[in-house]
Formats: sequence, C-alpha cells, structure tokens
Amino acid sequence: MRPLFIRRARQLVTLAGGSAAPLVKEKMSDLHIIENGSVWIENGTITAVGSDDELARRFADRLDEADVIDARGKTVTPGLIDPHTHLVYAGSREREWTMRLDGAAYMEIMNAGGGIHATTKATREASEETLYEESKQRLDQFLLHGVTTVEAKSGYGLSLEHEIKQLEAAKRLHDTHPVDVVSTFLGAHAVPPEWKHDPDEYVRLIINEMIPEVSRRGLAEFNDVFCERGVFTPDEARRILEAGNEYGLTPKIHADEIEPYGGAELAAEVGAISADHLLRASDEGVRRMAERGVIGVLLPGTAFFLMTKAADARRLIDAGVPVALATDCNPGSSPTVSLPLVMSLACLHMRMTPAEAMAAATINAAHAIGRGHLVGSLEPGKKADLVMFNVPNYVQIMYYYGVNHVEMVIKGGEVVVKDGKVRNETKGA
Ligand code: IZC
Ligand code: ZN
Repeated sequence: MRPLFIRRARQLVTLAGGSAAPLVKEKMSDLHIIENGSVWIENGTITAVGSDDELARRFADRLDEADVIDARGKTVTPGLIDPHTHLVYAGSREREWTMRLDGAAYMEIMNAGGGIHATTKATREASEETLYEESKQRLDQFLLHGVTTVEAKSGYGLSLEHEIKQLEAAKRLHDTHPVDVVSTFLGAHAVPPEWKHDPDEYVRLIINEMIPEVSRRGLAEFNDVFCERGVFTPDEARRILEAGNEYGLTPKIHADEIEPYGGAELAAEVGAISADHLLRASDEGVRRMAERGVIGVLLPGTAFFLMTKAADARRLIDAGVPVALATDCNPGSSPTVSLPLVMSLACLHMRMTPAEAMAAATINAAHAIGRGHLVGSLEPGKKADLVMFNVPNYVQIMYYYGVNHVEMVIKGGEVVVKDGKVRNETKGA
C-alpha cells in the first residue's frame, strides 16, 4: 500500500491531546488547528501530522512513493463519530410524525402501540437480509456526511431471537461496510406487547437469557436501557445494567429525556461510560456524572424533531461533564444521519461553540464508545479516518447549516467517498 500524503489543508483540525481522556470545560475549545497542515499516512495509520513545510522536509526522500491529495482551501478533520444511533431497523414512521405535528405526544403514540412498538413489529417481520439492506442505505448516508464510526443499538427485536438478528445485521454491516459499527444491546428499549401483562418477567428475561447470550456470542460491547417513566424504572435499569456489567457489557443509559427520573445519578452509580439525552437531569446527577467522568451524549436533533427545548449543554460543560454529540438516528424521534446538522443545532439550540461541537462530535464521541485511543483525532498512531470539507474553516461546516460540505472521506487510509459518492464498499478491499 502506497503512503498517502494529504497536503496543505487550509485548516487541519487535529483535536490532538485528548486520546487518554475526553476533553472537558475549556479544553473542549482547543482544537489544535494547524494552518496549511498536512498528514502522512502509512498502512491505514497516521504516522505524522504537521505543517506542510515540516512534513515535506521530513519525507523529502519519499515524496515519489506517496499518493498525494491536495487539500488547499479545504478543512480537514478527524472522521466524525456518532456515539448514539438506532441504525438497524425496518420501516419508517412518517405517519406518526404527522400525528405529532397535529399535537400527539411521542409517549402517547408509544403507549397506544405505535412508536417503538411499530418499528419492533416491522423489524421482527424483516429478514436479516432486509434489515441489512435497509440499514446499509443509512450507513452509506452517514459516510457521505463524514461519519466514519457509528454506535448502533439493538432494541427493535425485544426477544432473544430478534435482538440477535438485529445485532447480527449490525455485525455484518461492520464487517462489510467502510464505516465501523460499534454495537450496543438495548433489550430494555420497551416492554414488548407479549410481556405487557408481566413486565418484570421481561426484565428477568433480559437479565437471565438475553444478556448472557449476547455476551457469549460477542455481539455487543455496551448495554443500554431506556430509563423513563412508563418504560423502565431506575430500579429496573440498575438491575439490567449491573447484570450487563457482570457479562462484560459496559453500561450506557437513555437518561432524563422526558422527565427528571434519576438517570444521571444512576449512570454515575453503575459506572456508565455515557448517559444520553439529559434534558431534565438534576443538578446533583450532573455533579455526580462530572465526578465519575460519565460522558454526556447530547442529542439536539431529537429535541428539534420532538419540538422540545434541547438539553442545557452549558450547565453540563461548566460542571465538568465531558460532552459528546450524536444524531440518535431512529425512525421515531430523530430520522437523520446528518451529524454536521446536529452540530449546527448544538450551537443554535444549546449554545455550544462551534469548537465545542467539533470536539463533541470527534474525540469526545470516540470516548463515549470506548474508541478514544484509536480514532477521534489526527495524531501519529491513530487510525487514518479523515474528512475533507469543501469550506475554508471548520466554523463554516456548521454555519452553512443543512448543507453537506463533505468532499472526501478517508477511512483507514483509503479514499471511501469521493465526489459525493461512496467508492469502496468492501472493507479491506
Ligand atoms: O424508535 O422511537 N427514544 N427510543 C427512545 C427511541 C426514541 C427510538 C424510537
Ligand atoms: Zn436513543
């Protein structure tokens, strides 16, 4: 494999210095930008990052060997990382959206058998092949928007058989698609209709059968619970997350989205890697998250799409919680794949600065899925996942909102998006 030399980016946004731990407070604003910056890549790994002069000197006797990409006038960043998605599902729910536009509430629709239950029905009826194909379209779109790693949750199977089918589809996407897919088990997304008469039995099923089997098959790294009034209580969430811990599945939690419910506190208590949503998290919960280093994954696209006020990002950042951003891509509350749009919303609706939003969608997002040492910044030794945006500075990625500025994506040292098209669809080929 020839070395790849990306040269003279107007802004090379490196995010250097956050590999060991996520960035907090004012550190989230220091993007370590190199003007006229270049990157040398060998065998899929970044080997040098610096000014073009510096690297041209250092590799003077090897310039002929390398494939060169001219990044003049462009902004180059680490591949974006989406640490909270419900990528793998079948069907869509635009009818529910129009009901919500007419005034119906998200929870109301779910309690009437729609919402998550509707997608569960469609997902159960779909073959693994159909799930794979439908989700692959979305994964292509993620990549075209600059995302090179996504987390993907199960949670639309809600039985051992169908949860495993969903996780198998995610694994196959990871194995065959340029985007890396990191799996989370979310058996506790909703109580399925067949257990409605005995929700506690469903919790026991998750703990005694699903978690051990998912772990045995190596199909997930994380274990998540939708902890919300009317879904799973904090006590149920604690039991489920502790059970996962025993099987090596790191806890995550959908916390305090619709009501204050003790989710942030629970995240700190069980040592969750992240607590996500946090629109209604208590001050005490936020304080404990900061203390334990629990990452707050914020989802302003969801608040936007549910027409509610977004999370208070400033309160979290000021308290010292490391903040990450995610799309929450799902058919009910956030049917988008555009992490750059979510970054714009983070600025507009949560008063994050563009610098904080950039850190939150790269290095901090990587930490939220246990990948901070591998991706999320441009530093020697890291995987060569990069995006070239057709704008002269990173602020414009968000300022010109709702526009896809991605010109090129490099994944593991290979050009996988060029001229707005996914080029190489087979991993490692
Ligand atoms: O399908 O509605 N919030 N889970 C929790 C979701 C949204 C996904 C959905
Ligand atoms: Zn979610």
